Amino acid sequence: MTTEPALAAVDDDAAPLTHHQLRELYTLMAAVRHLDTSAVAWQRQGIIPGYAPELGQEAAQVGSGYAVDRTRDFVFPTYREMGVARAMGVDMVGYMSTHKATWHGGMYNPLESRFAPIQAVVAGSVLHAVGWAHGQTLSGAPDMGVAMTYFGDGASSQGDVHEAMNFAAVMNAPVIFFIQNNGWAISVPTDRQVAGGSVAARAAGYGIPSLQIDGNDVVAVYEATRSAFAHCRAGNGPVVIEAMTYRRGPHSTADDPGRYRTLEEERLDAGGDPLERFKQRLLAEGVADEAFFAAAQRAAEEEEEAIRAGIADLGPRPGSEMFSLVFQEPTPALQSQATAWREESEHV
Ligand SMILES: Cc1ncc(C[n+]2csc(CCOP(=O)(O)OP(=O)(O)O)c2C)c(N)n1
Ligand SMILES: [Mg+2]
Repeated sequence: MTTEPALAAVDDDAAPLTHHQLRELYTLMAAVRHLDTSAVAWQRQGIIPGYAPELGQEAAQVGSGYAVDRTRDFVFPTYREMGVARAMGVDMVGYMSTHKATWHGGMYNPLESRFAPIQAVVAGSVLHAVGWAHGQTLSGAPDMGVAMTYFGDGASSQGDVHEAMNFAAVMNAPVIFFIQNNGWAISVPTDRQVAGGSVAARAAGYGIPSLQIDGNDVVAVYEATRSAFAHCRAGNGPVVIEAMTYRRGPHSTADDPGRYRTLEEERLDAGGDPLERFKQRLLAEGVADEAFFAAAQRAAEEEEEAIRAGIADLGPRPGSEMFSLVFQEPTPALQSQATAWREESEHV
């Protein structure tokens, strides 16, 4: 017989979110919603070649990103975590430059922002996070940082995730496995690839405590993530959080969801919109009024205009830079490719 591992109760005295913080969460979600839907339009206008929207996942992303301590933690995202980046204060022109394919993994500074380069290899970020977290343990630093890795329901079927969870549990690594279960891995629904009922259920097999939460409730997401950070920071090892949400739009700007789900299914399965739901709660609790929501929308629009102008202004980087920063010490194969490229493009 096994018992479910429990999250250590180290966060009991954490204060509830203040009204100011609740309004800040809404402002962030509104900014993310507007930037996200605008980025799809940018792609249609030829400003960026491609984008992976996160429509409907704003609560999961902003709520979790808001719990990060940017002085010591480190986040390892996939290709869909624009909302986490925004909540963590990453420079958004730098972040969006990734989708313009301007330079290696975007032009923001990962070390300063504590947000690793965008990862398109499904489950790749999970391995990096566990490695970084184990490094924290080995460093013996008194103010240990915690890694948080994002991945999807689809990624959870990759062998890498299982190896990462096993290693993290054996090594007691301070890492949060944050799954956004958005119901889909491109055209494959969760029930056709996640065995065992849920991703969170798998954690028990590794002795890792898990939380399956309403990923469309920003406060629930924040509180769960904050508890997970406290658990890891106190030396109790990894935590799995599965935030249940829904991908309301296409997988990417290259995808047509009409090929595998109807609009009617989409509408019914998506449930309530996390942004509207949070707005109604703030109104009902007297935390914010209509003037506040209008101002948040105006701020989001101004922010998007500035980011769009910044992206449009980004010129190309020198082609030779594609060979730099690939390895600490370039391999002979890379050096010969760089030489061949220079001869062909610069006729030297
Ligand atoms: C190793 C690897 N295999 C396959 C792909 C192609 N691919 C890109 S996204 C994706 C689905 C991922 O689904 P999920 O993990 O649920 O994340 P979501 O896109 O829903 O956020 C696949 C199969 C890839 N990028 N990397
Ligand atoms: Mg998914």
